[in-house]
Amino acid sequence: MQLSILTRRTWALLFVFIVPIQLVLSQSIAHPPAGPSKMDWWRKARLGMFIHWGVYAVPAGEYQGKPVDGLGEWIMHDVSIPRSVYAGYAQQFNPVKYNADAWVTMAKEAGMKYIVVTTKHHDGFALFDSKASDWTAVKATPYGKDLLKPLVEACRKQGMKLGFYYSQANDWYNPGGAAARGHWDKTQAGNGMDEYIDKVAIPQMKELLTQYGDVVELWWDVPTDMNKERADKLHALLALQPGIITNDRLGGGYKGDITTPEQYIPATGIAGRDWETCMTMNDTWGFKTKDNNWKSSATLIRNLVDIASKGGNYLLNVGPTAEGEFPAPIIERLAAIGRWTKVNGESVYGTTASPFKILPWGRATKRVEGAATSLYLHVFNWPTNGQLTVPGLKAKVQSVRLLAGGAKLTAAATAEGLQIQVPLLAPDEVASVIEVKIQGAMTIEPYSVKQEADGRVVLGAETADIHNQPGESSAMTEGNWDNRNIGYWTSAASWVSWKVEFAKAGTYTLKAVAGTPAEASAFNVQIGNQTIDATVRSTGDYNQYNEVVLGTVTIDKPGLHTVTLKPDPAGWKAMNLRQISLQ
Ligand code: FHN
Repeated sequence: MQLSILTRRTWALLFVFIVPIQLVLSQSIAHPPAGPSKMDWWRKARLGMFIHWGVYAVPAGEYQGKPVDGLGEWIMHDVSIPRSVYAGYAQQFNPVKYNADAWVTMAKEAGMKYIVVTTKHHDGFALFDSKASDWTAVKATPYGKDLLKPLVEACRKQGMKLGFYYSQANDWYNPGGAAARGHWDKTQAGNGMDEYIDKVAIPQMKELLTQYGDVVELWWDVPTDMNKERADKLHALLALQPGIITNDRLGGGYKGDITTPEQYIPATGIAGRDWETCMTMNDTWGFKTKDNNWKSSATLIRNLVDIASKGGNYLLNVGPTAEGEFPAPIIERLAAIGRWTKVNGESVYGTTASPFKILPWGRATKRVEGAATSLYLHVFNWPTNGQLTVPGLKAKVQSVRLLAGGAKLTAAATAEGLQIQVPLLAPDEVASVIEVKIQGAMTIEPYSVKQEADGRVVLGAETADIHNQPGESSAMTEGNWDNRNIGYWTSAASWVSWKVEFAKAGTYTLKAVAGTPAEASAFNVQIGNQTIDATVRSTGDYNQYNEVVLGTVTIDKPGLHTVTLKPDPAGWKAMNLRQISLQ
């Protein structure tokens, strides 16, 4: 559970947008609804660019000479900057180095198939020319020109699809707009939200949907004070762009076409919904000079693969500077993603979710064409012994090849699954892709954890079967691809289990790696008819882990055993579990 690392605001948003979504998660990978639709191009796209750009790039995370915590684009709200003072930043917003063509080229070279740009964020500043407000790039900045138009033109020229983010409710500048924690400057109130909707949001939406050509996606955001009546009026405007795709953040009960997990990848995808994880490359959406907490290119590429393997899209953010440039770390990361997608793109674009519940070395996607299936195996942890086992896969294999270089590989059916002979060195340190072409049906047998050569049995979050009560939102896997844990485990009725193939009988020491801010959390581990009652004492935080010895168990004979871990209702407190192990 990541409560401690989330800001209060993010956590509140998480409740609005994300927690209800998680109610529908199941353990197997979720698939979107089938059938031809306006979603076709979007489902194939897999990777898009989010652009957060506006006046907030001027303060860039600093106010009155002091750094301000939190998201760059929230600075006006977070330190209650009066409108008149914030307007001064617009006077310094002069993006003379803005080159929309170069931005689109960078997105294209990275392998991104669409762009979503903040036409107006919560500070109310419009990048576009608007008759409904003077708070725009044209009228409030020395630059004096529409900043959206060049991007629209560059996208059209380069064949890039373009969607618009529009903050429909939060507007801290135009009178009457909402503010998540209420207004801090009496000039914000205007004549209330209804007038704001009628005089600013609706006319601006009309401008956006009629004056800039095709708009592929409408990205609403944060529906503060958005009731049904207000949302109805905004929703009706979508008819101006037939085929437009909308997200789930309008409010007023509208679900939109896509669900938008923010800053995280759902453990198993989202059942019955198209979804798009939006994510920052560092910790902010809008540019902040001092935010250097960049995710590595490897993490971003593996995130893309992870998302594709669960049937979703990755909308990866860039926050340009006030001069109109992408910061260098962003350019480097886009280039690295591009190097990977150039070689391996076919393993994500137009593919569908993995048929495997668990792959201990990475992820998979698939493409079905008639009776033929291409399975794309994304190997994060390349085997050191020249053998890659695809656990439980039984199929008629036609060919196996590496996408990098195209070398053909040999493969054989074994009791464990398909065994592929691979080179000793990984073709790609981040994610090497192997295409397995299959003719006809394939079956995948349930996964069991194997005992390691040194006798250890490691039962991690990734290989666990998670059992929640029907309709209950509780235990789930979370974290990055290489650092997963079971979290959000708030219900004592939720439990986890693993199927384990023991090679050796014997007595094993049982250990857990867990964390909890509670004084203690009690649970038991069962193997056969043995039950170990155990307690994990406070580690101070969910994400602070200790290794704890729980006791010993005896495995009387080799073979398949089930290990279960169940909360003790009398002493259970929410706990994060990284792994249990037997040695
Ligand atoms: O408050 C915004 C935030 O600034 C950013 O725009 C993100 C992107 O999804 N949306 C909101 C938080 O959910």
